[in-house]
Order: sequence, then C-alpha cells, then structure tokens
Amino acid sequence: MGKKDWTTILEKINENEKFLITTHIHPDGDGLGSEKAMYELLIKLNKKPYILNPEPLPYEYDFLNENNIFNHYDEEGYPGILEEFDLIIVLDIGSLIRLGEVGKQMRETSKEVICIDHHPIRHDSFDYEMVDSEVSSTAILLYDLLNNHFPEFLNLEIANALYTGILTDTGSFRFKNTDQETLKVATKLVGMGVVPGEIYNQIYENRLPEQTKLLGAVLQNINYELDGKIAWFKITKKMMENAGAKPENIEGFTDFVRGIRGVEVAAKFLEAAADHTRINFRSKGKIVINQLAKNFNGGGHPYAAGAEIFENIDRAIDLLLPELKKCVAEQDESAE
Ligand SMILES: [Mn+2]
Repeated sequence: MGKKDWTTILEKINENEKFLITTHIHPDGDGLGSEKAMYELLIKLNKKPYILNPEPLPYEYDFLNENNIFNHYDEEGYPGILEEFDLIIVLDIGSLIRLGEVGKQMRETSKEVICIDHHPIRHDSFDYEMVDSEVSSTAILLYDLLNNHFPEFLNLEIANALYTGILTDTGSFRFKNTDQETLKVATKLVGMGVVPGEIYNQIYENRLPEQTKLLGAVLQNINYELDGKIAWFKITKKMMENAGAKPENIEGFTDFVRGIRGVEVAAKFLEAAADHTRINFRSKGKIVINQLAKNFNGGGHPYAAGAEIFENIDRAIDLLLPELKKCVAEQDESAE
C-alpha cells in the first residue's frame, strides 16, 4: 500500500471540533468498524464526534455498540442536523446516493467532507479524500492512520473494530482481496488481544430464526441463467413479512447463493419499496460486476457490488437481467 499521506486530513481534524461520521446504507462490518475506530480516535483527541447513519445498526454488530455510539436517521428527525457540525467524515463509500437521507442533506450543506474509502467506482468527489482501491477494507486505511500517527491510542477496543472491518470485507479471509497486507494487519490486531473466533461468532454464528426462515424461502426459489453461471433470487416485502424478518436481516444471502457449484455470479433483487429495487451482486472472481452495477446507480468492488433501480421489483429484474447475462457471457468467453 505504501505510506499514506494523511497531512491534510490530520490538519482538518486538528482545526475542527465537532465531527459527524457516517457510512453507507446496508451498513457492514467495514463501515461500522471504521466508524467506531474513527469515533474513538476523535474522543481521544478531545473532539466531539457523532455517528449518524442512514440506516440502523444490524443486530450482529451490537458488540461494537456497548457505549451506544451508533445513531441512525429517522424520517422525522434531524432536519438540518449537518449544520451542527464543523466537518463530516464519510467512511467506506464514495457515493452520495448510497448515503441515503444523510447523503441528501450533504448535497445541500456547505460543510466540508473528508472521505476515507477503498471503493474503485465513485460517483462523487469530496473536499478531502483518502481513497485506495487496492486495500481490502477501509479498516486497513484507518489502521494506517492510527498506527503511523496515534499508536498510543490503538487499544483493544479499536483493534476489535478494525478487525471486524477486515474480517467482513474479506468474507472471513476467503475473498480475492485477502492479500498479504490484510493478513499482516490482522496479525498485528490479534497480537493486541483480538480473539478471531469471538468476533466471527458474534457476526456469523448469530443468525436469527426469522432470518433463517427467510433464507429457506430464498433457497427454494433460486433462478438460474446461462447454464447455471448466474443464480438470482428475489426478496419481496411479502417474503420478509412471512418470515418476520427485517431488511437488515438479509446479509450473507448472496454469498451463500454464489457458493453453489458452477455459479459465477449471484444476484439478489430486494423490494425496498413499491418503486425501488436494490440489487446485490457477488462474483466468484472470474466476472467483474461493478461496471454493470455502476450503470444501474450503483458501484462497489470488482467482485462484490450493489445497484438500485427505481422501478418495481419485476420491472427491475426485466431491465437488469438481460444486461447481467450479456456481462457474464462476454467476460466468460474472454476468460476461456
Ligand atoms: Mn469496505
């Protein structure tokens, strides 16, 4: 990764007092772990940080929230809240659209924004950026900041948060982005007292019965295309209701479906609203899917990306599926 130049961001942190920290919709371990690390750092620097996310904390990350530091936007509250802060810090995303209500307010405010991220496809640029798409997680960048500039603050609480980011963004050290540097940082964090099995269990051995019921319904209705190279499935509001599950209870489903033999790309279509469909892609590593995601209001990593279509779920599937087939067919040929 090479040594990072944090000079400007450090200056901005120094000069200001009240910081709003946020991450993307469908918050994941990397966004949340990075937020917590940044929050704790700012507290230690005697600053006033506040975490406000567009969506609630998924229950499997409750262990990061012992001090109730995570807040989320609700439709009725927080109008103009950004004006109460000196500076905004966006973690693990470079697109306002994936910041939900917080992103909408960011379009209207003149407050300056720092963005720390590792997504290769970005829709927006921010006042101060630390972006490296070569690193496996935003947590790796936060580790670099802490390790090089504030090693005295790097305690077990922060180490657990950073380890969470690395663990979840690498699919528990299975995805293609698991490189030497990732493992080196993980080793350092374990050396500080992180217990890998404990964090793994909190996140992955902690599935709710209703989530499992929904997964059962999903697995009975997988659709295959291109001789099984694509597997896709729907999650409708009705399916969630039947299982008693909430939208934040569907993490990991697309990974599971990708794990089917012969599948190169798995796609999830989630009915977010009557005219809003969210799509999630997972590739096994042969087919790059973030360009396709970008064409549908999204982005992400080469093998893990998300998109959204402002249409009902069936129309969204009709629009996207031919493009997904084309994308897979073209790259599959070139890969042979
Ligand atoms: Mn990430």
